[in-house]
Amino acid sequence: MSAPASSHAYGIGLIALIVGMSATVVFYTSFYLPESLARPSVSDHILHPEEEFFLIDIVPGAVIEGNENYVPNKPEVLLTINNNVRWINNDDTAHTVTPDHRHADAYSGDFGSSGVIMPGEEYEFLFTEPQVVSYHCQPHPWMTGEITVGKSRF
Ligand SMILES: [Cu+2]
Repeated sequence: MSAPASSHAYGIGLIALIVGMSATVVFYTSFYLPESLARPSVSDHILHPEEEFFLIDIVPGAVIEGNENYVPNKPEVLLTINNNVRWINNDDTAHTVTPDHRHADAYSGDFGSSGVIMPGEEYEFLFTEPQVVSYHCQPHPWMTGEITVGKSRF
């Protein structure tokens, strides 16, 4: 009676193999592929620039129309040098960093603070490709700024 037992085991083994292969294919097409397509490979020097961050100050009194607000207001940062940008709210009013038009970085995704940046809080964004982004403060649309991300010259 060893023949039926081994053919039974063979059948189970075959089914397990098919299930395993199907699972692999499903995983590859549903999870691995979209993930690898969505996240381009980015140079390590861009992911970890020389400077920990580039600071843009939302200065005290920024809420008042006519005052300085985002300082520096139209800086250029360079990939691999200071492309990780941090906005800090030093005003006593909540502000936002909101792109004028919906804007995304291929690696980091949508640009813009989610909700408001409370006084003393920060918003940080890693730019990984050359781009120019105009932004404003949603509650105070007279507050505007622009950031240019350029390629390092080196
Ligand atoms: Cu504001």
